[in-house]
Amino acid sequence: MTSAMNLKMQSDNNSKKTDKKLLDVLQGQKTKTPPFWLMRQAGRYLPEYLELRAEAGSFLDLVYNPEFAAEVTLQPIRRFGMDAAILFSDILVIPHALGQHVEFVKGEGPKLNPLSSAEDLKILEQDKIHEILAPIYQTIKNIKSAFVHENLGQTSLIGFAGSPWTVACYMVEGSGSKDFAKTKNWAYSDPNGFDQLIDILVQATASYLIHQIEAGAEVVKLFDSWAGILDEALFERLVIVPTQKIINLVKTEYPDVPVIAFARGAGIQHLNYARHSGASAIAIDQMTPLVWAAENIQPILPVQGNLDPFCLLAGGDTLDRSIKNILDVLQDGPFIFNLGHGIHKDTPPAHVEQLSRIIQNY
Ligand code: 1CP
Repeated sequence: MTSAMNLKMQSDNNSKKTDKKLLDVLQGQKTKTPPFWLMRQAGRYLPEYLELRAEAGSFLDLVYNPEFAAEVTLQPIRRFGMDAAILFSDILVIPHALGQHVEFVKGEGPKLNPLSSAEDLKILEQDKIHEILAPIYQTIKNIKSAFVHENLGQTSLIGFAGSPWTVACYMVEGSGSKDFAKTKNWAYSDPNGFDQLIDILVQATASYLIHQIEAGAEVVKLFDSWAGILDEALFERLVIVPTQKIINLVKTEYPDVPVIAFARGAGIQHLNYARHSGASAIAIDQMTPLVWAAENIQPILPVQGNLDPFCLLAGGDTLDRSIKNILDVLQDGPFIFNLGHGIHKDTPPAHVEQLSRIIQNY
């Protein structure tokens, strides 16, 4: 049976509605108004985040502090009533837990001691990761108990990890980059060596997500932010195949936990990604045309997206129109409203309120 038929049958059977809109949509159901949350919804545009961030010390100190990390995860939910909270952490905790040096330099972003050949992979150790990541599992437990105490029974908790290709980009380059030239060069020139790195990341990431689910994550998301710089063959080898392996491993333990997959910049490669990755829903960026996504992706899987973060930053009538346009095109099928990428740090919180109002009154 095709995935499209599968999805249609699920809608026809009207699989059980929960009190959580996000979980309903991820089962293939349509909801009257879409569930919404925003990528990087906990972050620097919120004064209450900046306050805790300053108190915590470094960015990684905040990530590994289960009380503070739970608190910043909940801040946007209390203010704006999103349907989902996303664990406050970062994709680079996996290289950190594997033993690579990772730090976040103020104003510059992440800095890692770069890996440049298969020989360098010897420094990576799988057996200590859960000891290092334990505070993050505790954060998840703290968030779930806050849901109970703060009457947030309709909010879902999303856990996440970076996808192997995107995490490898930072591990090899040692920082952000325009084109991740060193990483691509390694992937082309020494496929066996590079695939060893990808395999290490597949194992660590699957195991990390499984532990997040054990701790209480109800949905998990894989972020492949740099998927869009790969040609068709590398997209298959470094994005689709590793994603498929991770999702298989997660589904072996937790077959009912949905996985949202985000391959930023994937364009029409989204089709193969939706068909073959094993994901439960596809998150699209703002470069993906809406009608194309409605006609091509939504018949296969629920779609999440895709307001341009700069449109949210700008606000005003353009924001109203853009949100309504997205809803008009995608709300006919299973749909989760989100941005096409992370929220901009200068976004006025009032614009997020405006967004929340428009969606809830649609
Ligand atoms: O100063 C600060 O407070 C640090 C800013 C910051 C924040 C708020 C970083 C550094 N990471 C985060 C949190 C974060 N990162 C979340 C939290 C949950 C949420 O609210 O959404 C998530 C999901 C991420 C994921 C992440 N980190 C991605 C994938 C998604 C994306 O935005 O593309 C990537 C690529 C990173 C790496 C990273 N971490 C931080 C920065 C500045 C970067 C990007 C570096 C670059 O530009 O290449």
